[in-house]
Amino acid sequence: MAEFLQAKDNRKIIHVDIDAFYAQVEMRDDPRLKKLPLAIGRDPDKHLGHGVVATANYVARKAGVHSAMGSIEAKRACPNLVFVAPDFDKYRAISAQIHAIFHEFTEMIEPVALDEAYLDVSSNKMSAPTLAAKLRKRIWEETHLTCSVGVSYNKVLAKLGSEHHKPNGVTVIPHNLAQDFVWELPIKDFRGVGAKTLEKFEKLGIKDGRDLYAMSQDDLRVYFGSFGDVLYWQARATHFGPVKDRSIRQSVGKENTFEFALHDRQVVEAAFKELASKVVANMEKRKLLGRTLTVKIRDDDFHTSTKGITQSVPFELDPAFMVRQAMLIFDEAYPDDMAIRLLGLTFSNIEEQKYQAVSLFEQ
Ligand code: TTP
Ligand code: MG
Repeated sequence: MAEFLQAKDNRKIIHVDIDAFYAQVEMRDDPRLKKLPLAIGRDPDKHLGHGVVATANYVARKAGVHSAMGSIEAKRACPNLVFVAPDFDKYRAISAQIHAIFHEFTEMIEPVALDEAYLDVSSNKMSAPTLAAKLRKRIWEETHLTCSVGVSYNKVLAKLGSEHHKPNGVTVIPHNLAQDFVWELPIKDFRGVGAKTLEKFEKLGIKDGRDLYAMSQDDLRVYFGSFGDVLYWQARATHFGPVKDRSIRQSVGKENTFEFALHDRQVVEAAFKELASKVVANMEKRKLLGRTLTVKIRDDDFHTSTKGITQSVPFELDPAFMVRQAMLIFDEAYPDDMAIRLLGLTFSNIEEQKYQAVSLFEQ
C-alpha cells in the first residue's frame, strides 16, 4: 500500500539549507575567523554575562557549542570561543539574494527560515539532481556560501536528505531507495521527535525506522495520539504535504502592445476582454484576489495614462466586470479619436483567496 502511494507521488522536491548560516557569512566577510571557534551572539564578557548563541561554526560545534546555548555555558565548553554580534540586516539581504535565485528555478517556494526553503520543481523538465546541482552552483556564484540540499519526492524526505550530508552535501532519495533510507534512520532523526517522544521510544525499545515500521498504526495512536499517524506514514516514506507557496506577488497583470494602432472602441473593448480573461485565469491559478485594478492606455504619441480604482474589498474575478471598469476609464481618457498602441490591466493590493463566512440573513 505504502509503495503504491509512494509511486503515485512523483513530485520533485528540493530542500535547501545554508550551512551554519550566520557563522558562514561572518567567516566569508572576515576569513581570519575561519580557523577559530566562532559563535554568533553577544560576548558574555562584554554584556554582563548575557546572551545566547544564535549559531556556531563547525570548529566550535566540535567543542560542543550549539544554537540556543547560553553564551556563558558556550564559553565554558570552549574557552577560546570568539563571539561576533549578529548583523540581521546583512543576513536578511543575503536571504533575499538566495530567494531571488530560488525564483530562477520555480515559483513554488516555501520559505522556512532566512536560510532554508522547500522548492517544488516538478514542472521543470530537467532531473531534480541536475536542478539541485545548478541551484548550489548559483548560490555559490552569487553569495560565496555553501549549502546542503536534499532531493526527493516529498518534503519530509527532502529535509532528511539535506540533513544527511551536512555541510556542503547533496543527498538524493529516489523512490527505490526511500524505504531503506527510512529504515536505517535513527529514531531521533524522524520529524517531530523531541526529547519526550525519544524517551517513550527508548522505553518501547524502538531505535530506528525499522523498529518504527514494525509498530502497528493502532499502537502508534495509543502511544502518541494523532502524531502516531504522522510517524506511521514517515516510517513508510510517504508524505503528501504540498510545498506551500507563501511568496505572494505584489501585482498580477498583463499588457498588450499593438503593431497597428487601434482606432475603434469595439476593438479596444475586445482587446480588454482578452486581457481580462488572461489576468483572471492567472489570479485563479494562484488563488489570489486584488483590491486595486489599474488600467493602462498608451496612444500613438506615446502618451500614457494609468488609472487605478481601489476598493475596500477585493474585486470579483469576473472578466466582464473588469472590462466594464476598464471601458469607463477608457471613455473618460479618450473621448474622441483614438490611436491605441498599448492596453494593460493589472491587479495590485493582492491578497490570498479565503473562504469567507457569509451571513445568510441581514443583521
Ligand atoms: P539553522 O539552519 O538551523 O542552523 P545553521 O544554518 O546555523 O546551521 P546548519 O544549517 O549548518 O545546521 O538556522 C539558520 C540560522 O538561524 C542560524 O545560522 C542562526 C539562526 N538561529 C538562531 O538564531 N537561533 C537558533 O536557535 C537557531 C537554530 C538558528
Ligand atoms: Mg542552515
